[in-house]
Amino acid sequence: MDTAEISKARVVSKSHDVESSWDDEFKKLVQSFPKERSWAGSNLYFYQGFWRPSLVLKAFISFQKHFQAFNSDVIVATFPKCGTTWIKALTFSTLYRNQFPWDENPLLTFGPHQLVRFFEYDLYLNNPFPDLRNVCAYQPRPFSTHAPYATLPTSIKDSGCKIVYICRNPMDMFISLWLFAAKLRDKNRESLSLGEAFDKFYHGISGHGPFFDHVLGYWKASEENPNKILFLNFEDLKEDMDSHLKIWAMFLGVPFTDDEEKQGVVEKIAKICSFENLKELEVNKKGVHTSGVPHPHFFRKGEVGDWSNYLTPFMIECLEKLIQEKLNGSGLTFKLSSKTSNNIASP
Ligand code: PAP
Repeated sequence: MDTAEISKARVVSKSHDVESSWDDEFKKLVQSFPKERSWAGSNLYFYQGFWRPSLVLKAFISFQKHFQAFNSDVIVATFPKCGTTWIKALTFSTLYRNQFPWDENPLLTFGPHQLVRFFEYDLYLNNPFPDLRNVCAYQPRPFSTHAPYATLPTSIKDSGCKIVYICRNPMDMFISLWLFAAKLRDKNRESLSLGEAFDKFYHGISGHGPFFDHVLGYWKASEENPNKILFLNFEDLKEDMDSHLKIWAMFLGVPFTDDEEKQGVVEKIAKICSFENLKELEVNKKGVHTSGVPHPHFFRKGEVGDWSNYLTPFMIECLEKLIQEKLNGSGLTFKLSSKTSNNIASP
């Protein structure tokens, strides 16, 4: 199959143009939503319990209203900066590994975001009724979203489609988002200071936040329905990719065969999707995603524990307390560094 067919993504819009393009009816609806400034300087609107970036508010509503899931669909769900790019690459390479010759993996010519496309940042961004029949050259259809579990379209929740969710410790996620937002901010606007961003994050204000509500929504849903939702952690993947990939492939209904394991297919997938490999690919060094984000912005360090280079002792103390309070009784644990002693578990 011609890989050029895989993605027909175009660069469509920038957040600052979006609100002026809203029709009067939508503007009126949005007037009733609480509003805040996003970290990159555009607006966030509080809708159905979460802060939605203005860029994707309308697209999200179209997606929620109109998307019809197939039982076979695979959906990658994440909170921003928790490993979206990585699990798109891993899901794609695992699902379709027998549908292309190994040295022609489309990841070598297309970015992960072009292969597993966002509902709200891409497919529905400028079209309330996108044609999703040929969204990907391969079957089953892969999609991705930052939408919280509670607000997913009913057809996703009620159908047999599978959801893979990746979570990351909030300290690394916070730093990753802060640095990312600074890159996206208009050049003539001053970047948000670390303290200002921290204050917003602490109060749950960031695109698709509150972070803890997002994570716990998927965590609880995965506990209730483990055959439908696979809940992964960024830090666990860093520590032991191979055993997680095997669980992942099994969950997706494409388990690795003994032969594949002997041939090192699991390790090959891990390697092609590694930060070091993806970051150096020409396709990820240039170009702009449909949402307006330059592809290189999705690759920074990809490490666990980088927060310790940025957060003040006061911020660390506040976040540790917040994590304990939010995870209380949930059974969820965050690994804050690659050393296992530095973990925060729920009591
Ligand atoms: P998104 O949610 O906006 O799509 P997402 O991919 O989750 O972005 O976030 C990018 C983060 O994942 C970056 O983290 P950092 O700022 O702490 O470095 C990026 O470096 C990291 N990342 C991207 N690709 C990989 C990968 N293959 N392995 C590990 N981390 C990765």
